[in-house]
Amino acid sequence: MASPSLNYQDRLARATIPVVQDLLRIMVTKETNLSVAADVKTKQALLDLADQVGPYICLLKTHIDILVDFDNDLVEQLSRLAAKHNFLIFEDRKFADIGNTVKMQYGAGIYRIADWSHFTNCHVVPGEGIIQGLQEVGQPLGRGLLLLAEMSTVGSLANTPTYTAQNVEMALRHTDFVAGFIASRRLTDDHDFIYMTPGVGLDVTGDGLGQQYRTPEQIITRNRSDIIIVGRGIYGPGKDVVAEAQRYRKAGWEAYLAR
Ligand code: BMP
Repeated sequence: MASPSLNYQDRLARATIPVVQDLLRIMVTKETNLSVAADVKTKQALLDLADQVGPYICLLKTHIDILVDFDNDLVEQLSRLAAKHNFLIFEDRKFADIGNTVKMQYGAGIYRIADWSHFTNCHVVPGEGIIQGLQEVGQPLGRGLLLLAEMSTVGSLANTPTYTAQNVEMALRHTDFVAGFIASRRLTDDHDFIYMTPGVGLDVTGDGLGQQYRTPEQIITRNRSDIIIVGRGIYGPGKDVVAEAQRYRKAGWEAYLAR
């Protein structure tokens, strides 16, 4: 692919993984490349947040193990909200074990992530077997995987050229299940992967614990990523959640139109 189209509509027409088609269709229909990182501690807080930001997002990113009161009803209600507002769910599980173990962590346990999460992600530290293990569980259910090819934090060991390049090579060998990457920028034009970038903020540059924030303009226009993932910038202390979700959606979409 010499000079790929970065247009979401063109890519929807070309996408081969059904869940990627679903995601791109939502992005085009709702005109949003915003994902909210819903890092809250209770079931009710998660449902409230999902209902508030639902109209403005394409994807809700969860850390389901943060919840103190997780139950199966939460999954049912969250899935209903996803249908009501037309967004997908991405459980940011960051699997990192051998293929045989991640198969069980993904498909079983209390959370049964594969049952309800359209996307999940993994580190490729253990080698390609982790992708194969997750694929055995996720692909029959129509799920997609993202590889953490980079991280947003200061001193991240993932951000070395060799490690990031290995992610790309592994992804290229599994294009029927690997939907794309968590990364700050588009990494290859050899295949049309989806790129999602956390560490996005309009008002501050860090959080004192290593997080680094860049703007939607930097990430989407300049770095050619596809989706901005925003957490505390939207629901941090004193924030008006709906107003901030609207603001980030607008900033993300304008950054897309500008490229
Ligand atoms: P916030 O916008 O509040 O900093 O949240 C960022 C979210 O993205 C968190 O849920 C975090 O786990 C996730 N994340 C990240 O910040 N950097 C990465 O490199 C990968 C992540 O998944």
